[in-house]
Amino acid sequence: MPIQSGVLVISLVLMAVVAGFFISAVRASRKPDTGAPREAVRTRFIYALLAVGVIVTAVSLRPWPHAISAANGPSATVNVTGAMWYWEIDRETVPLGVPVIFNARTTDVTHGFGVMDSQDRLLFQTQAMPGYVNQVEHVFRQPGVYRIVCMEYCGIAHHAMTNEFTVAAAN
Ligand SMILES: [Cu+2]
Repeated sequence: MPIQSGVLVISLVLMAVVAGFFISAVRASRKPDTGAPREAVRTRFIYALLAVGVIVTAVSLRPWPHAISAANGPSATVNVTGAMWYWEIDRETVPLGVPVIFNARTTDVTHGFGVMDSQDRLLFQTQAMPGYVNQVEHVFRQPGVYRIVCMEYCGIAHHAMTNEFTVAAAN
């Protein structure tokens, strides 16, 4: 299942759970309050919910921000530098099927380093910010020509700020 549909299904299920709580809360509010024992159950339930929330958040946020995992195994590094209004790239060919680490820099203003596949779908992006080197890692699964675009409006020729590189099997 593609990750987006997975996320959609999970979101819908969780929304249904939340809706269920609202419905039961509205129903409960119609009954007369029976007093202290209910209160204790409610308090325990809230703390349990809080604990589950903290655990789920901690576990699910572990892989972020994007870990640079290329330290073990073959990888490639590409340096890209944005400037008004072009992208400079230090290699024309990037290997297929291995982690490729892009170091995004800028010499002037903030640019958005975005990479599009041959069908003009955005694969990944990061900002190129003055004074920083932003890293983004990607494993290319399809050989071909990929296009670099600018994702952050940066002036009159922003739209023309493109470049290309080729992904091919490493020899
Ligand atoms: Cu730009």
